[in-house]
Amino acid sequence: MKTTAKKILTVQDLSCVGQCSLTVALPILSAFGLETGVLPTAILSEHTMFKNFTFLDLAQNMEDTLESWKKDGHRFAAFYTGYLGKKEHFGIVERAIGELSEAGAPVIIDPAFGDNGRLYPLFDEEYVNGMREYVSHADVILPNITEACFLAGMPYADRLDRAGVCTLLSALAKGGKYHIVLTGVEEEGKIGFAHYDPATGKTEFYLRPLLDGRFHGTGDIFASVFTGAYLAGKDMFSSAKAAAEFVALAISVNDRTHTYGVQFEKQLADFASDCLR
Ligand code: PXL
Repeated sequence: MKTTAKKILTVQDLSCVGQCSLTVALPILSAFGLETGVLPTAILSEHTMFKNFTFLDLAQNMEDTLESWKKDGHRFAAFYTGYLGKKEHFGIVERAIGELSEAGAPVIIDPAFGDNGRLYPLFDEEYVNGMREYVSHADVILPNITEACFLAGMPYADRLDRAGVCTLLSALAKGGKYHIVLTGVEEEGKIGFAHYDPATGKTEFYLRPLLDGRFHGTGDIFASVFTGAYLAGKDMFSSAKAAAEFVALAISVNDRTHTYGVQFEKQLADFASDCLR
């Protein structure tokens, strides 16, 4: 297997049950041959769709870790951030990116704060405002439609036609110079993404047949595969296409009794090595 031999940093929570965030990102990034440093933002008993989740904030540990890494001279060739958890985390991660970056290291941000028109528990307007400022320096953001609407300050629309998607992307594009990979775009039995390129101002769609079932953590699988494929040298659109295909593959082989995430492990090794070939 060709490896990318890059050391990257991912910043997100550790949900100890529920197959999302770090428990998804780490195996996927490893399968893509990446050495992945981790800056955990919080430890949760399970993700926040479970009723009784606990949340241990790691902001102080993030600060201490950043100081240690600066002293020990660690640097990263890319940054991929997902669910953070508290508005206090934005500034710490911004400093980590500013102080630990190799030249030209891309910043990939999955805003990971809502779905189906609603914010996840724990989040409020202030968090969204913090996220809007935080993503403004990204190279690429990977919002779903809910997150894109909140970030763009537009009302949530359940179903958007292509013109509606383009309007949403134009509004969101005003917030920075980032590429946008908008996930969860649906059209007549199909689902996929829209990629907005800030250099051309153009949007390209990729839609594939919609599969039955809604699963938690698919956004994290998407963002992790996107990151792996992009750092392996694919362009943004091809990386997002690989991510969409892998999410569909993982859903298609998922055991139907497994509902709190998707069993992405079954196909991961073969898929990643095909991508790296
Ligand atoms: O998959 C996104 C995610 C990550 N981390 C936590 C979550 C969620 C979505 O609900 O609750 C803790």
